[in-house]
This record gives sequence, C-alpha cells and structure tokens, in this order.
Amino acid sequence: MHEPLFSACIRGAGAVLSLARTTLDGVQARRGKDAPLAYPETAYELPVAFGLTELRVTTLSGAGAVLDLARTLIREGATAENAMDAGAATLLAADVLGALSHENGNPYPPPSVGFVPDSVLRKLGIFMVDGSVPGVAVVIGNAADPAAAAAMVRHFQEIGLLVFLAGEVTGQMGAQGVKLGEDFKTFPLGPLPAVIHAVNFAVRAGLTFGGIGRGQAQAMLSYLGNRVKAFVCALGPLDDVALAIAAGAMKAGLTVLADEAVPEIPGLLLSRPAGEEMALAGMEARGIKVKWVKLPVPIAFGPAFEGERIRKSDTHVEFGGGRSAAFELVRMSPPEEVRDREITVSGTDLRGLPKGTILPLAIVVRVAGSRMQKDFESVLERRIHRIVNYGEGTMHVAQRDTTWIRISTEAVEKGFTLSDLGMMLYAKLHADFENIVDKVAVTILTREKDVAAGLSEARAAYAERDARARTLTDDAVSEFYSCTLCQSFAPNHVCIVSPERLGLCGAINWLDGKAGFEITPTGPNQPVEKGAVLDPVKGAFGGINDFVRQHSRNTVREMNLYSIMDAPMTSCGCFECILAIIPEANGVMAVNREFAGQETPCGMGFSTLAGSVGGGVQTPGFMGVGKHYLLSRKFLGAEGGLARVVWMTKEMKEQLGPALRERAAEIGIPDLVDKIADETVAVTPEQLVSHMETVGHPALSLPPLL
Ligand code: SF4
Ligand code: NI
Ligand code: CU1
Repeated sequence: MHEPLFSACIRGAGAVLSLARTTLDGVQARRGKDAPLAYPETAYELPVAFGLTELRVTTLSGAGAVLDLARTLIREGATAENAMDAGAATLLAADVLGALSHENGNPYPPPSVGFVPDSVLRKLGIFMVDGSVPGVAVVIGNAADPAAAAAMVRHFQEIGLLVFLAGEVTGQMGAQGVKLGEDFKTFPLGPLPAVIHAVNFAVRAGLTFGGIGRGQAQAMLSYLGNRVKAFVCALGPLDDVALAIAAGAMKAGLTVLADEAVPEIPGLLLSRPAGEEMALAGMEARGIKVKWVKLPVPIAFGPAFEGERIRKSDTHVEFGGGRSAAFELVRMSPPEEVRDREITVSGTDLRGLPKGTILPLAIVVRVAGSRMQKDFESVLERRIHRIVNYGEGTMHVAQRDTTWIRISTEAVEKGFTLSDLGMMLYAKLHADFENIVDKVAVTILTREKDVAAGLSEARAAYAERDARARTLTDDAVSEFYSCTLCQSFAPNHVCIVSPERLGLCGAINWLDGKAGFEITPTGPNQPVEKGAVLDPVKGAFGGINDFVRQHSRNTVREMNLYSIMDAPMTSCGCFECILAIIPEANGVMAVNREFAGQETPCGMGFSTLAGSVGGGVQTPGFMGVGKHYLLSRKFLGAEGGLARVVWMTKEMKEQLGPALRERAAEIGIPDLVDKIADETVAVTPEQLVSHMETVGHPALSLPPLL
C-alpha cells in the first residue's frame, strides 16, 4: 500500500533535481563555471553536501558535481529504500538551489529569513543543551485552519521548541499574530523549498557540536536521528516535491506528521490532525520531554519569549534602569520565616495605570530549603533575569540595584499584575531549583519609602556577597566542577569550571556548578577533586586530568586549565568568543560570536574560525572561552596572561567595559586596553605588528609563543 507514496517521493526528487540543474546551468551561463558559490556566513560551504558527501563545493562546477551524485541516488522502483535515497538526493539538490538563490543574500521578503547563519546556531546551542530548547519543530505547508495551526505554534513557543516555518504557513502565522524571528526562536524561512534551511541548520549542528567531519555520512545520519530531536509537521495536501523533502527528513531519522491521510510508517510517517494531537505525537516520537506546567498568569510564559525586546512605544509601565530606584534580592531564610507560595504586593499595582508610568520597585525573594546554601543566593537571583524575560510582554535587563523591567501595554491589557510577576518567580524558582528550595515567598514593593529602606539592606547583602566571592579562588578551593551538559551534542567535550574560569558558554560559573550538583547529584555538574598540583602556572592537576580522560572517553589525555598552547581545554561549539594565536605578533587575538566581519589578523572571521575549533577536540593555539575568562587572574597564566592579548574586537572591549581596564591596571599596564588593536586599527598581521611597535605592546617582549 505504500507504493504510490514511494513513487511520488521518487518523482518529486526528480523534479527538484531537474530544477536545480536548470537553475545551475542558467547561473553558469551568466557567471561562468568557476564563479564562487557559498551561503552567507557559514564555515560549512553547502552544509548538506559537506555533511553527507566528500565533495568540496566552492564554485558552481562544484555544485554540478553534487547534482551528479544526487542523480545516482534516484532509482526507479517504488521501494522504501529507493524512496529514502531519493529523499537524500532531494536534500542535496535543494541545498544547491538554496545556495544559488542566496547569490545576493536572503532572497525572500521579510519577515522570511532564508539561510540561518552559523552565529545564530551557536547562540542557540547552549539553549539546546541546557534543556530550555527541548527540541525542534519544522512546520511546513498550507494550513487548512490557520487559527489551529497558530495555536500549535504558540504552544511550541511556550514549551520552548525551536520552530522553523516554510511554505504558506509562514504568512499565515504572521497574519495570526504569532511572534516571529530570532528573538522568539521561531524562524520564518520562506516558501516551501526554503525548508532546506532547517535541514542545513540541523546538519551544521552535527558539524559544529558533534565533532563530525566532512563526508562522514553515517555518523551524520545517526547524529540527526539520535541527537537532534526534531519532527516535521506537514500541513495541507502534500505534492510530490513536499513528499520528496519529507522522505529526506525520514532518511535522517526524523518523524514526519501530516494532517492529511497518508499511509503511515511507524515512527517515521504519521497522520494526525494539526494541533495538540500532532504536537504530542511528534514530541513522543522524538522523545521530547517537557516538564513545563502552565502558570496561572494571563500572558504566555516560556523560553520563546526570552529574547523579546519591548520598545519604549510598547511599554506601559517601567521600573528602574536609572529612571527610578529599583532592586532585586534573593535571601536565604530559616524555614519558619518563609511561607511557601506567599506572594505579597504592597503599593501601586499595574491595573489602571496610565501608559508611560515609572515606578520604584523592590523584588525580595525569600527561600528556604534543607540543601539551600548562602552561596546559592546569587545563583537564584541571577535567574530572576531569565524568568522575567520568559513572560510575553515582560522584559528584564541587568541585575541587583541596576535592574530594569518593562511591562508592555499588551500585557497590562491582558490583565497582567505584579502578583502575576511574583507567581512567575515563585513557580519557576521552585521548578528550576527543586531539591534546593522547599519554600519560596515573593514580596514586591512599589512605594518610594519602602524601596529606599530595602535598598540599603540589599546593598549590604551585595557587598557581603562580593567580599565572599573574592575569597573564592582556584587556589583556595579543593574542588572544581565539571559540566558535561554539552555532551548531548559534543559527546567527548568536558568543561572544567573553576572559581576563576567559567564555562565557555558564559552561562555556568563555579557556583552554578555547585548548585547544579545539589539539584541533580547524578547530573552534568560533578565535583572534581583537583588532586595533585602538577603545574600551578599551566593549571595542570592530577584529579582534573583523570576526570577529563575518563569523561572524554579517553580522547583527551590531559588538560591544562590556564594554557592555550599546551593541552588546552576542548571546545564544544557554544563558546562566547574564540582566542587564536597570531604567530607574527607573538600574541593572541579574541573575537566574539556576534562579530560578523571576516577580516581579522589571523585571516578568519568568527564563523570560519569556529569551524575549526569545536566538537570536543583539543586545538592548541585556538580555544573557545567565556568572555569573562579574559578578566580572570588565571587567564592564560601559562602564556603570560592578559598581556598576551594583542587584538580584540571593538565590541568585546565595550562588553568587558571598565573591568578590562581595571584588570590591566592590576597587572601594572593601565594603558593596555589602548595598546590592544581592534578591527579599526589592524586586520592583517603586518598592520598589527606595526601598530604594536608604535604603541609598544608588551607581548613583543614576552617569551616566544611557538
Ligand atoms: Fe556546555 Fe561547558 Fe556551558 Fe556546560 S559549561 S553548558 S558543557 S559550554
Ligand atoms: Ni504499505
Ligand atoms: Cu557547549
């Protein structure tokens, strides 16, 4: 009974292939066969060909070779195997078409985004491993009932799935008021063929995080099948081409759910009505677990809204951010002093306030729990940022007494109040820190005098905490923490997180590791005894080496915590910035993930560099790190520390701010930041060296790196 389906897939593959061939011929006639062909901002050429074949595609004739290969995968005979191979051929051909269409950047009108660059993939990597993005939903086609489809997509957003849209459904979701774009982790790709950008995104996840090299087709297919928790929702009638694409998805082990009648293939092709039933079936088939409970608040709440920005014109009420006094504080209290679920709002609430109101604000969260520790106050307090941002229509910036919160008019119109804000904090702190907190109570104050009174208590608490943090150094503690969260993507990668070196994603510091261990004692954060100090300058420790060796499955024999040249830490892929040596300058450059330029003194931009750092392997001379590691006293101790930094993007200098100057002053080179070149000063090694000679950069007199 599947024969007609298989034949349709094979016909569809043929159609996509001939379209790709004709299009390629046309472009070749215009530009010549040696003209370059590439997607914008990726280190992986045409990713599908990169991941599944050994062909190197940099020119139009290279793309021709991909189509030749795809042709051999299309065979007559309506069997399952032939249909799946035709699916693979479709993906190869569609990626060629996709790249051809990006000759002048994104070919589609906004909001469609076309190809999603590597930098976005990397940014999302950390969310995929920490569970806030539990999976990926690809929604394609033309919804018969756009409202039902919109409800389904909103549900995906609330539970945090990454969503890709292609086909008419893209416009339908926009018209239904579904929020789209990177900020909402929902990518409107374009018309149906643009679905290939969801595929090449998934393939790049394997190349970026999975340590899979060029042409390792079997490894790639099993990565897609086992680690990328994705499913496809196909809405409306499926023509041959849509079926051929679906066959490609199935070849990669993904589940396809159609809302039309299709002959089912267990685990791979299912027929379900669009909406809740389809969503549940997709998540079940891919093993996506969501422990999300719906909160009793009138706005949507979930990771999809984390990146949402609220503009001034959409703001109804605003707190802090220099406009009024505001602070937030988490305090550990004795159990008898905390009444669980007590949410107190004292002072003006939001209802009935005129647009543009500015109010003072105090958020005080009291927690109690048998495994709670005073040190965890800051860990929970930092989480307030994320929780408030999870609300649709609530935005949070900064922290402590610099906090800045905006509430949108849309949210206030839906009836959102400050007790709802308290409920969000109560429920999510409980969920995220289960095992640590048994009771959570939230007090929110908006009276000037109450806030002023609380502020002095809060500042005393911050000062006490900072004093304690200064005593937490790598030398002072006997245990570091591991983080192996990223092993779900990079199976051999281990981060060692010490008080003076945070995880390379920038999201996990030593206290987070400690709290993570308390929350899930068998989880990704384990205490690691430093053991014998083998070399204090390089950061070589017996206990760390043993742990890393074992947990990297013997692929990393030893690892020095403070060196980039000698057995450096591995990188998974979600690093905030990359350090790379510039031999000519006897120094190291630092480039952040957001930097889009291609010109740096090492000859590579971020995405190209990132392509060669990652996958859980050691690459001496190159290393992904968290930005704040640059401010650490243990930064590259083996190579001379901060004085080794010869080039840094302007943006990074700004992000690190005054702390970078303070650190430079601490090592006795107060004007170091001005001596470090950036992209406005030097983009070649020659320019860099001549700048260094002019300003007298200290790296020139450090021992040779190589
Ligand atoms: Fe991944 Fe390392 Fe961050 Fe853990 S600390 S989430 S392993 S990058
Ligand atoms: Ni059958
Ligand atoms: Cu990572």
